[in-house]
Amino acid sequence: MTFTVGRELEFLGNFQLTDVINEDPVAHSITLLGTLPTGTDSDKRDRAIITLQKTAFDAAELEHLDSLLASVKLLESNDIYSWLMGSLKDRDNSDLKINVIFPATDVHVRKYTRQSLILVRETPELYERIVRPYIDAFPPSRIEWVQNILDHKKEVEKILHEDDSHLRGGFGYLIIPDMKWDLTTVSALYLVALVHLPPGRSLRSLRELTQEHLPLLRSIRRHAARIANQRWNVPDGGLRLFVHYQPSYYHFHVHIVNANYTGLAGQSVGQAHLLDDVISLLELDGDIFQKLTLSYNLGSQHALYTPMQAAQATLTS
Ligand code: G7M
Repeated sequence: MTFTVGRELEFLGNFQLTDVINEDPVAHSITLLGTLPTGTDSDKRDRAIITLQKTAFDAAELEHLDSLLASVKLLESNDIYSWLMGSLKDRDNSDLKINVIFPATDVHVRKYTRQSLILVRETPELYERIVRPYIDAFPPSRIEWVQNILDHKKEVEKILHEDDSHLRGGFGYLIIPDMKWDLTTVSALYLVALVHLPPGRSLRSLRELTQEHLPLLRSIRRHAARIANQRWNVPDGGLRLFVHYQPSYYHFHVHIVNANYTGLAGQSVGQAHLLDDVISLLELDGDIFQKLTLSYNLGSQHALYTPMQAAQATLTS
């Protein structure tokens, strides 16, 4: 069983909560672990992860506060300061962004569960010995969603720009909205560029980038800025483009986010590398990412946590 248009609420209504696995009061989000029915007429259920996030305000709806607010109650007033609680009227723009992963694997549950972090250093040697075998062992099914997009089987109508250099032996890409974005709140604009691979080639992460990929990276930078400007009026310099290391999915992609959308966990030092810096480093030395020691944080639930933590003792300085 899955979502049918028009009957989404009915399906979500079947959710049975097992645990709250993460909460972020600053981002106004909560992640729930539970189950949903697998079929229509059986009692079988599978694990589901549901993330609820309150959407940001759209400045346009704030012009007339009385049309936004259903009720308001004064809590306290002191000199020129007052604080109140209010509730929103039914709005065209929905109040919640809901992300569902169903059926959720163990890897998903681990990824979305709050966990403590450590910082590790990955030398090229540790990459070869620990990280590369870990990436090699990833089942292709983990990036099926990427392949579906690249093959135009899913999210086709959302494609904002497509470069078909892969058909001529280069690296192409396409840009689409990230599933985290609600497609309306420009202040939280979030797009993703997914790489189209030429036949017989792969590009799994930052570690594999060389000067060969400079045209690809520069093109993503140029067209992301053009699209964001033409579609959403984002001014020059209004975007933050970055690459995760470690990413969750080992098919190279670039995150494209409104520069004012700060505070996201995935943008922190220890995970995000600015695309501008990546390009500049490659311009200085085309093999730099095969030689660098890369530092990053790992959650205690991450499969690399134990081997990488143990290997830190072998580093000489
Ligand atoms: O952490 P990592 O760098 O691997 O980030 C992957 C990005 O892809 C995240 O920002 C996800 O929100 C986004 N993403 C993941 N999935 C499964 C989908 C999807 O099916 N569609 C779209 N549009 N974005 C996705």
